Amino acid sequence: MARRLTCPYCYETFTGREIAFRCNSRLTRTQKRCVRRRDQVLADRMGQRGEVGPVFTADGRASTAVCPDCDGETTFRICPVCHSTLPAQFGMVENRMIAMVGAKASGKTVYTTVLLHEMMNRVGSAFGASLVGADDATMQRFHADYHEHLFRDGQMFAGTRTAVTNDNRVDPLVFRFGLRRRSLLGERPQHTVLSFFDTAGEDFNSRENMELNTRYLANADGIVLLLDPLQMAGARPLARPGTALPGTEGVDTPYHVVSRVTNLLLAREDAGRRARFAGRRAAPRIDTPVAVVFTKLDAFWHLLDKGSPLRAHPPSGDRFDEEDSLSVHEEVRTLIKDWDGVPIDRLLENTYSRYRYFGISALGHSPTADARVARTGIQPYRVTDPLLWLLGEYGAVPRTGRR
Ligand SMILES: Nc1nc2c(ncn2[C@@H]2O[C@H](COP(=O)(O)OP(=O)(O)OP(=O)(O)O)[C@@H](O)[C@H]2O)c(=O)[nH]1
Ligand SMILES: [Mg+2]
Ligand SMILES: [Zn+2]
Ligand SMILES: [Zn+2]
Repeated sequence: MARRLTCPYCYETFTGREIAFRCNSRLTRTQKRCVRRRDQVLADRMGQRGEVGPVFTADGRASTAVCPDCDGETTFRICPVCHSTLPAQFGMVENRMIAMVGAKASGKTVYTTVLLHEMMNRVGSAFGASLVGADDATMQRFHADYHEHLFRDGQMFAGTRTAVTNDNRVDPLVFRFGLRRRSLLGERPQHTVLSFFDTAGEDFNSRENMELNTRYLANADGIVLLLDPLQMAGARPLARPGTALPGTEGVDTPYHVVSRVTNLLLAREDAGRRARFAGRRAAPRIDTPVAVVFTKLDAFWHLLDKGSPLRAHPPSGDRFDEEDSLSVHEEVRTLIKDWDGVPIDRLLENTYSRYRYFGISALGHSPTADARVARTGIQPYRVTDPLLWLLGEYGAVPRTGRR
């Protein structure tokens, strides 16, 4: 069976051969030109209503095809399901879908923004890595709606729009992650397409809303599960005085969020397993790697021992430090016992074959009472650990230390 590829924009799957093409609508040598029109599929599925060249099918494993109407050659390869233009070399380079999930106000949008900022700047340069938007829409949206809003204007975000009011879709941000890898043949760049989707918290609060996200979650290669200790009954009273506590009305506890995500993934695994081994039943395990990230750690630093790995920045260098990451993992496990997190730990341990705990602070400080970045500025803390761990799991960044 041909390997199935996943579209980084709609998360539907298809084979390389099924990739379609879009005519570039230029005047050709035979003096023909295809007319640009609205593409109804692109409008319905992606909300893009501009005029574009017509779609045609050809063997999508090739990087170019000739339009049957105008004889022009095109390099625009598109997703056969949503008609989005696929990133350069799609199907030839690794493609990793990363889902960012968590309850309302757990910090997903702030985290996504700071994480990508750090990958593009400080950490990116330490790793010799680059991260660039794979398409114009991603570049514009990331710049205007995320980056400038937080880093230039110093403002917190309004709640992310639920998929229900967005024609039942989420709009992922798609990036190309490049890393120079040394090999026997010298240095060569290695590219990975990364697709991030930042969900609205309420889409995880009810079963119906969550179903919208099923395809995105089930087809993700990695899940970043954000849990806010300030939403845990055992941790709220421990937060540093003055920390803005999120409301709890109508917001799921972190344990409920973990359970919902788990049930959804298990339903998928179970269906696949039944198809593969009819009759035999084994306790299902989820093998999607899950980074379980506790956010807003700045509210808890005052409680940690001086020697805690959660008080230090990760060691610098051009590799993901496995040993440091494992000591953070154990430290978080100890911490969440005090936060009533034992059921979370048990659930993860029993159902996931690959999960790791992380503790981060995207801002480094509680924001001000009027929802602005504190006067000290944004001081990110351990934000790239979860992504680097996932990339390490895929073999896309080198690691160091014991495994
Ligand atoms: N103390 C502290 N507070 C944070 C941090 N990051 C986010 N917050 C607070 O959490 C609030 C919610 O953050 P968002 O990133 O908008 O949350 P979200 O998960 O995207 O929320 P929805 O889009 O509604 O699901 C922010 O407005 C801040 O008040 C952090 O690193 N430290
Ligand atoms: Mg949000
Ligand atoms: Zn044409
Ligand atoms: Zn698609």
